[in-house]
Amino acid sequence: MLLQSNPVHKKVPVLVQDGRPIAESLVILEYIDEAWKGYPLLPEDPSERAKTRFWARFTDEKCVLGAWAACCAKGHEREKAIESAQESLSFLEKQIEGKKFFGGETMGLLDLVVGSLPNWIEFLEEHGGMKLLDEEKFPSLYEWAQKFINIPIINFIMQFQVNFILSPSFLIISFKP
Ligand SMILES: N[C@@H](CCC(=O)N[C@@H](CS)C(=O)NCC(=O)O)C(=O)O
Repeated sequence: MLLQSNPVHKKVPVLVQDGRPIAESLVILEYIDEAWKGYPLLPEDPSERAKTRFWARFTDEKCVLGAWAACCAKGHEREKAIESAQESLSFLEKQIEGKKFFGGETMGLLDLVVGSLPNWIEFLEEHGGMKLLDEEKFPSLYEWAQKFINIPIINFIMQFQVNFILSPSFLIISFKP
């Protein structure tokens, strides 16, 4: 089923609607924004939309992968990788400073993208024996994360415990009710 739905990347997530698969999380979020009109995820203003897309891609490419790189790095590369991951997080810290959500007064697309970070980083911190999302270094990001996970729908989803199992060459992620 996955190979049929996403033969190019062979990865989840894939959203299948009316038998039509849509792959890549950022593409899926934009599709949801366009297909369901009740709750806009992107701002109305084109330049704000572009800015949101920029930071969403940045989060995926620099923060998600940067935290992974910091967890895996060894020797003298390790300190550099941690510094680089924290530099990326500091850009997000600036984006959320003084704001309730990345989307402004309500949760938007960027909140959903950045929302994948706290669990992911916590797991990598445990396995990598390092601290990335430091409350003192990133007070606004930390405060936002508390607010985000307490949104009822997000809190409901978080009840499905995410299990990450790390072996020398595989990362297995499973969802347990
Ligand atoms: N750029 C993709 C990344 C998706 C991704 O990395 N999926 C992982 C799980 S979170 C996966 O399916 N990995 C399986 C594999 O690499 O074989 C997206 O944002 O959708």
